[in-house]
Amino acid sequence: MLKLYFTPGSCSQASHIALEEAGAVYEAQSIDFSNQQQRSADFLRINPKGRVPALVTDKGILTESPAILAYIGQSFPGTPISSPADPFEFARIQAFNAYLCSTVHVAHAHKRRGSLWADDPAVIEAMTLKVASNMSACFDLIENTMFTGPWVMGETYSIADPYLFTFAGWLEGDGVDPKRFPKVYEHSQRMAGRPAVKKVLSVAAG
Ligand SMILES: N[C@@H](CCC(=O)N[C@@H](CS)C(=O)NCC(=O)O)C(=O)O
Repeated sequence: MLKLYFTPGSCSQASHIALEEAGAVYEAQSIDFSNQQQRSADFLRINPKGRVPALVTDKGILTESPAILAYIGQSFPGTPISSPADPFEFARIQAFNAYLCSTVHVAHAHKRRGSLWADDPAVIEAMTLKVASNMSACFDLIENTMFTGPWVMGETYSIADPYLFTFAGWLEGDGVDPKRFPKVYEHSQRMAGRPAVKKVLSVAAG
C-alpha cells in the first residue's frame, strides 16, 4: 500500500490532495516539524533530504513533489487527477509544476530557511524582506501568462491544480494579498470546495 509522509500546510499537501482525488488506498503519516521529526533518524531513513513529501510505493520511495504528482497522475487513469497521454500536454503540466518547485517554492523558502543561503543575520533579514516582492512577481507571471482557466491547464483538472492551490495558500503568510491575483484567487476558492481538498484540510485541522 502507498504511504505518504506529509506535514499539514506544507508542499506535501499537493500530493496528499492528489492521492485523495485519485481515490487511492494509502496510509498518511504526519511528520511534526515543531519537534524536528523531519530530521529524526527514522525519517532520514525514508528521505535522507529530511523533507516532506515522501511517498512509499511497492517499487521504492519517491521524493520531490513534481515526481510524486506525476507518479500519482499516471498511476490512476480515469480519475480526476489522471495525466494526459499526449506527451506535449503532459510536458506542459510538468513545466508548470517545475516552475512551482524550482522557483516559487525557493522564493517562499527564503522567509524561514534563509540560513540555508547565508550566515550573517543581516543578510538573512534582507532575504526575508524580499519574500513578498518575489512571491508577487511569481504570481503575477502565473496569473498573467501561465494560468489558463478554469483549471491551471484549461478545461481539464490536473496534478498542477492541487500544487498551485497549496502555494497560493502561502501568499497571505508571505505578506501578499491573494486577491491581487483574481484568476488564481477564484481557483483557490473553487479548489476549497472539492471533497478531496476538504478531506485533506480537515486532516490538517486535526
Ligand atoms: N523540492 C522538494 C521540497 C520539499 C520541501 O522543501 N519540503 C519542506 C516543506 S514545504 C520541508 O520538508 N521542510 C522541512 C525542513 O526544511 O526542515 C519538493 O518539491 O518536494
